[in-house]
Amino acid sequence: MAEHESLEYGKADFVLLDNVSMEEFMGNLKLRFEKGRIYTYIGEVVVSVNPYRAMNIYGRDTVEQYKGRELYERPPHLFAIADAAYKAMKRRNKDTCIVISGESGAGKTEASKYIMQYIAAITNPNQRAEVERVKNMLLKSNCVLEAFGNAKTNRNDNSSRFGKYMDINFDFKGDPIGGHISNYLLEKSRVIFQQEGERSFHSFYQVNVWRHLSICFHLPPTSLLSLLQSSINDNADFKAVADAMKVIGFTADEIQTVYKILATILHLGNLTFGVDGDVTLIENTKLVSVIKDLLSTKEENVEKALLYRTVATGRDVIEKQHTTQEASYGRDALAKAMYERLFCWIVGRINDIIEVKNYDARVHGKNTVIGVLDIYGFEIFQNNSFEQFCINYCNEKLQQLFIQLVLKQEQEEYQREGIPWKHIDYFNNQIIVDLVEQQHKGIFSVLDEACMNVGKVTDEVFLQGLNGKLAKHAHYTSRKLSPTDKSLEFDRDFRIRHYAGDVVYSVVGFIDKNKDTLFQDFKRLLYNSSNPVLKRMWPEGKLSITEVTKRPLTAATLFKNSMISLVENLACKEPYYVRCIKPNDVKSPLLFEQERCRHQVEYLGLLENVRVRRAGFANRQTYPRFLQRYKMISEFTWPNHDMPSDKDAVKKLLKGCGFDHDVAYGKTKVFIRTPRTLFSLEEQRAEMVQRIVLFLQKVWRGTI
Ligand code: AOV
Ligand code: MG
Repeated sequence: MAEHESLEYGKADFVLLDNVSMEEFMGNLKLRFEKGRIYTYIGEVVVSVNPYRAMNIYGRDTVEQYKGRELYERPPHLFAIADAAYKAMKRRNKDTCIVISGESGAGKTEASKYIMQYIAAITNPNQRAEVERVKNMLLKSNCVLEAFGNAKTNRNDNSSRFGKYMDINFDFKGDPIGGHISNYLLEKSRVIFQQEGERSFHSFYQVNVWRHLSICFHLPPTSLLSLLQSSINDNADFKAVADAMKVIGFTADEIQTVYKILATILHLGNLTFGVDGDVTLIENTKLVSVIKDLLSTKEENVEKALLYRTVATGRDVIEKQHTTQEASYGRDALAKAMYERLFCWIVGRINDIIEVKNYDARVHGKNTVIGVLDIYGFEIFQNNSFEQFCINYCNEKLQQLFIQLVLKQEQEEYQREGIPWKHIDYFNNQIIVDLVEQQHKGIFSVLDEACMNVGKVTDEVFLQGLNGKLAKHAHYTSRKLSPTDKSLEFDRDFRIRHYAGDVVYSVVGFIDKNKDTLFQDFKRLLYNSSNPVLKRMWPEGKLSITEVTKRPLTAATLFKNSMISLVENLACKEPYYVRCIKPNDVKSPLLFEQERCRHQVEYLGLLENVRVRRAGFANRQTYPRFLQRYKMISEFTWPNHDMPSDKDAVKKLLKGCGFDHDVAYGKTKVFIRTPRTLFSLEEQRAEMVQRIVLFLQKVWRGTI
């Protein structure tokens, strides 16, 4: 429990509230926000409220205040959580992860950056060059990934449009020696369409405002590019990104190719099709000539890929001309696919460069990991489609993990161990997770099934499938099932009751986005480029049409699988949580919208978290393990005990030290209520170890 803070700032840990009620919780949260205290604990969980203003609390001096300190010694801060995860990793050899959650605009990405900055600041005291290099890369990679993966939405000017999980690997000294980034489903549809008031990915504006590049790539001003809506100046950012790419180790050719791809996509957006008799043609052929230069290929190849599709019918291979509609569809699919592939390629290149090299665990001991998860937050837009559906499902998965690790397992363990415990109720969102991902009955399964249909594959067929299978589900409804419901305006709408609120999705585009088709002709076009960097991005273009046999996995299945493995990966690490709250919708540093915040506190399950924590125990260890670590601090147990069981020995030890009142004895484990008791035990142990060392030194020197 945090000390060193006057009560005028409210309670630094919600566990200390006089009454655990929503009213008191909100009162404390608001008071602290208004006093500029944006962080508050629930035990080891940090609750963070987005300040929407620059705070002077992340500098070197603050880092020093938190470095190596215990959680309760300083006012609540992200740094304290980062330090706790770091200590667990270093002292106990544990792989840890920091899971940052909260809705769009709540402050997750900023938090993840501060956490990484902190870890960078406290490591490598000996200034080893290789470690400095790795740290620098890890930090710079953020800047590059944000440029390519973030965009302005109506919820957040710098919204993450991809999920990111970064592992940082440490050597036995606790210094970073490498890392690995996993990226999840980029919202690539943004490349060709943005809702009113939103923008495409930052990178497009950046490349286009750099005059040298825009001249070189024949790009018109942003306002004449149909793929870009606004024209905010991104000049400064662009320089930073270009520098970061260089520092990370992208070659000049690679960087140039990245720009060329961005320019190609922008030109594709301006390309239009027309008809002459029954021939489909490209209306602005000049653009084709620009594109062929950018892609290092031939003009006729570009033209052919855009206007024709090669199809295999039995043994014959024929070329089928597109209608203008098909050609436009192909062009958009190409633009989206090129961007997505570029993004994944960038992540892959960064991974190649930052991966742990030359580390021999037999020589250096285990290399441990801290993972930082910063994913797109729960979002509700005017128009919600497949992407919002995936993003919100992802948030359901993370909430489920939180429930599993913080609310459920904890209570189950007390019961199993026979510790007196009154069950604390909470809303378990597993039912919504199942609604989406369950085999056969879940929404993803219904969607995949609809995509496999041989006859008619339409969004409506998918919606019928949903209505058929989920008519009775408490968290699903649609216009057809609830015709009088005002929130379901159109026939194409269905609604999910998510843990964080109701979201109406439009079924339009689900099938298409799930199938995610890109004609093989485009893959071949890009593979046959004489630009080796581009060629490497499209290895599957090597296959001719008759060799392509396997149906690729759908977007939904890929996403579901990646979420399941992400959760498995997180679940086997020691988790630390940051729960972010967005205080208002207008990005104001002053406004604390009571109702909005209360809603978030409610759905994040924070009150239940306080209750479980308050009634619970900070630490638990099996009796043998506890004894092994602390037996030296008691005359009853050092060097050995003569009690009938380890449990009795632990009891005697703790009683002797005066900690009996702060612990409970389970069947196989001892439970310690407050962290302070654990710290005292640790201090006594350290003192004892010191004494033993001195004693042994004297023995060796023969002075005893
Ligand atoms: P998100 O990651 O949670 O949303 P961000 O971390 O991008 O949200 O935060 C949104 C904006 O809030 C930032 O661009 C800052 O202007 C401001 N902000 C957040 N945290 C802080 C802080 N600690 N200090 C100062 N300003 C802050 V999303 O990626 O949309 O789910 O998808
Ligand atoms: Mg973000």
